[in-house]
Amino acid sequence: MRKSLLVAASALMGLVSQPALAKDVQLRLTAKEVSLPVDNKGTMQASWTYEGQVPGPVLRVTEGDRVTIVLTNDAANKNSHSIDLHAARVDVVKDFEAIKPGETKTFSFTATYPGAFYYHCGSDPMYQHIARGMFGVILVDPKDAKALPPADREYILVQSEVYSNPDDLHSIMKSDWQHVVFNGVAFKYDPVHDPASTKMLVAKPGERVRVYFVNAGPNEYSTLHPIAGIWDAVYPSGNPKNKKVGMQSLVVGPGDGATFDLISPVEGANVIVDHSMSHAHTGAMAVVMFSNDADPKMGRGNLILVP
Ligand SMILES: [Cu+2]
Repeated sequence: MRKSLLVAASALMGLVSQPALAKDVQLRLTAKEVSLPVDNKGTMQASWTYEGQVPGPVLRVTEGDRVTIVLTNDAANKNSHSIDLHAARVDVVKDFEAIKPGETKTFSFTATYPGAFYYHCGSDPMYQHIARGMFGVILVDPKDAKALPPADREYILVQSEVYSNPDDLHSIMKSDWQHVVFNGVAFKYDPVHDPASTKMLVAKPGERVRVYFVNAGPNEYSTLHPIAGIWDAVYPSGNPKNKKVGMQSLVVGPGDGATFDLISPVEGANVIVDHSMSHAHTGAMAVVMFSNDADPKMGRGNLILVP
């Protein structure tokens, strides 16, 4: 399904000598109101989503691409929805406006800056649409393929808060959340702290693991740290020019994103956490298991976002 979102028509606009030719890329997304689990026990919540999943599909383009977004608000939905992409420079009124159920809207932008960017619904009240799960990541890969050292594996982590009743707008405004989570589910990749979890992120020792991280919020800051590891490199907003090295953590505020590279010299586990303890111990922990027999499919292709 994710592949079908990337209906890419190439237009040979660039010069042959450029490292990557700019393309015209059309990305289609449908807003869907569905019920999804928020923990490993299967506690369900009415969720507002892109394509029925939290986070939404990973959108991926290359710096310089001309990107056309086609957003449909499913006719079965009850609410207006929209899309605001932090990778775009456009008109907030015309392009990020909300559309009613059954409507479709189209707008275009040029992806001028490389990075790991947040996208989310901006329909009123925006904090409720975010709290219900309407967010995702758009990666803009640098046009110079050598701008970053090549990654052996890539993973997407999106942090957000889960509210027990997102219809209670006051509870969201007070930040009275129940869980802080990665990729929509408390302890989704952490069988150590939640025996009901069945998943982990994996890699081999010595591999460069690149984590594209976005903090969807809507309210809480994140201090992203790999327990028993050190970030080899950190790139605020995911821009290769923003390189920091040997970092124990980076604070990523709500609505922000960064790219983190992790290399383990040994077999064993690291745990990526929001080091704010109330966030970690309500769900914002993800195990990265380094082993020499790590599944070669993980962290590659569609499995950069582990479902
Ligand atoms: Cu929405």
